[in-house]
Amino acid sequence: MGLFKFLKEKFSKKQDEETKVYVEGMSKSREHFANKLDELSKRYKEVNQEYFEQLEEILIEADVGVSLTLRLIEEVIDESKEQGIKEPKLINELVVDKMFVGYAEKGDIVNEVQFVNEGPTVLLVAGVNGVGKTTSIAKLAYRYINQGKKVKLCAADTFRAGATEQLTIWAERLGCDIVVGKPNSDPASVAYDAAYKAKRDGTDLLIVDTAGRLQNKINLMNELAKISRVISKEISNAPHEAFLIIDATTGQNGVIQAKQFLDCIKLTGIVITKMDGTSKGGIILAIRDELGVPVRFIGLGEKMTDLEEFDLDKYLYGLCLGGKVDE
Ligand SMILES: Nc1nc2c(ncn2[C@@H]2O[C@H](COP(=O)(O)OP(=O)(O)O)[C@@H](O)[C@H]2O)c(=O)[nH]1
Ligand SMILES: [Mg+2]
Repeated sequence: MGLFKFLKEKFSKKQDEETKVYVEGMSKSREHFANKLDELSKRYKEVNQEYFEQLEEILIEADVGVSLTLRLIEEVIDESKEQGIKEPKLINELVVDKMFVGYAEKGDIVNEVQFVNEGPTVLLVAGVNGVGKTTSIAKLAYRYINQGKKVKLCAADTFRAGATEQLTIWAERLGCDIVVGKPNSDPASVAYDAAYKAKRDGTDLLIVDTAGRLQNKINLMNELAKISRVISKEISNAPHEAFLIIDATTGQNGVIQAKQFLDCIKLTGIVITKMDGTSKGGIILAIRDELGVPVRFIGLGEKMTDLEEFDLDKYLYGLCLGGKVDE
């Protein structure tokens, strides 16, 4: 059984609760992707060169990325020839199958922050301004507080006016500790202070918010490296996790940003925000393909609760099938 049918069966019976957030959150992406695939398949009796060209266009418009798109199309053409498949609907299903395999074969997918056995686990959070770093930190803090973890936040974005205040408001709402520095103080000194206090206080998870200036890559690189270095002086092997936050609405620009950050720090995961407001849902596939870094969580709104573990099945279901299961 192909993946397409598998997902349809897997989720059509127990749809609602399990897939609801993906189905609702990805409605814009689905409109631009699944509906277009559907329309395309209805215009042709049999696939031909022109069909594949149009398919290619749909994938690129969904921000699947050029290189992955070309590869997917090539694989689908090969397989359709080999197996004598000419029916447009089956070809489209083959595309979704290939998307799944392409993602999954890049390695295991873990979602939750991986806690160390002893001492505080440190999660560094990076990303350019406005992508949703601070909001995602609040969402992650909320998640782990609910799992019974002792969470501390560190406001190491001392550069942007208001950044510390914003994180402080979240900390108050969440009822968790926060370590802040003076305006324009050295982010690394705030991070050091936070690492020291996390160790002293028996914190389980220290989440470090960083500044997101990307105008000067060297500065950014130095700053992130310095933050990591000072933290590791207090807590061995820290930061244990480094998440890059990417705004899904920026499409391929997000992939370019991610490549720059990857040059600066060893990323262990990506959080894609604003999936609820974008039609560019294919970005998740492009990121995985071009960077290899797994998407750990996705943001589907502005509230503390609007964070979901990334689930490949549900994601593809939301992108391709959700809401159309009765067809
Ligand atoms: N719709 C939506 N908005 C989000 C999401 N995540 C963050 N935002 C909004 O994006 C804006 C910038 O977020 P912020 O956390 O301040 O970004 P930062 O500059 O990277 O720290 C705020 O208005 C957030 O409410 C999301 O998943 N969905
Ligand atoms: Mg911020």
